[in-house]
Amino acid sequence: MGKTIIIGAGGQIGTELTLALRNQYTKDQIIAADIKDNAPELIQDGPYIQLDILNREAVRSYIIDNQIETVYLLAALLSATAEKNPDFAWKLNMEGLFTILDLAKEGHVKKIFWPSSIAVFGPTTPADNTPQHTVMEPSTVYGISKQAGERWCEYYYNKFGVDVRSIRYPGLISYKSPPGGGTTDYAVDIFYKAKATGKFTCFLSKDTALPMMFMDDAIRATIQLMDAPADRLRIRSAYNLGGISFTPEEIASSIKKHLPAFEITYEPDFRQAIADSWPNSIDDSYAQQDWDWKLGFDMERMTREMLENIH
Ligand code: NAD
Ligand code: AKB
Repeated sequence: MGKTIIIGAGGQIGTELTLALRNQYTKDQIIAADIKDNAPELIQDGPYIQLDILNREAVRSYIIDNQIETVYLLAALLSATAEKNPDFAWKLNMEGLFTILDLAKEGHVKKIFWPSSIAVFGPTTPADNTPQHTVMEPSTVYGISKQAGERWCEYYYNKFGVDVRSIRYPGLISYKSPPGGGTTDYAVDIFYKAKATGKFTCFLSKDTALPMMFMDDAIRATIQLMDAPADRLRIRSAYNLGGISFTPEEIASSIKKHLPAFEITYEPDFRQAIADSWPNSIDDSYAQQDWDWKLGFDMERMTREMLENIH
């Protein structure tokens, strides 16, 4: 395997993806890149470069000069942050993607991973067991950018043969690196507050069901999709990935089994409208059929893992 770069390696997914890829290949092959001055501590044992994905020429030179074959492009503004700065969110989420797609079109890059999200769906989408192909009318700037990104990925695959692969991640839950400004962040924060204070005020209402997934499963899915033979992949926009579906009340009950004194209260804010526009649960049968996807962590196993590892 040639060299791989992870752009946005300093974030919630990037940190754990860098760790996992460095375990699978040799450390020197996996280059972490981010706009931050320094790599997070967890990934300081391998190559790191400070890179702004919006600096098209710098990104092009680095990738061409270093003969990078695979790019994981993770840099983006997430749903809640994007609503506060829609112009910049659109710029960041789209321009970086075109820079990488064009490098692949010109033959410099062989394979791309670019993540999409359940945010591509909107209020008119069937909310339960949302199918792969369905109505998609996202109502957030983040969702619009992800849906447009998916369309461009499929276009570059069909027109220019670019090997780009993508997953519509649900909300991701992890303890190694904090989340970066999404609507599903409450499902991480709740564990930290439960351990620290025994109390949590949730910014979503108690019965808001959303699809979520433990990070280990998301990383495994990502690597599995990237390793899958190209001729098995029917989807070149982005694959649905289901995970576990739960409400704040349900995750609080799961935590209470371990910490009986834990208390949750609810103060919904602007993120409630975003969550209300997203599906409750996702059908990921295409991922199961095309690259043998199987979920590993249910709610009980994820709760135990989070509570044991947060100190
Ligand atoms: P994050 O916010 O934790 O990390 C993003 C990283 O990108 C940060 O380290 C940030 O410093 C970096 N970055 C920002 N601007 C940059 C720039 N101009 N140049 C280079 N780096 C820059 O986000 P995440 O949760 O790790 O998400 C990664 C990707 O996965 C995003 O595209 C996101 O939309 C997608 N996604 C995430 C989730 C989730 O629950 N975490 C769910 C669905 C999709
Ligand atoms: C967010 O809440 O913005 C992300 C996502 C589901 O894309 N976690």
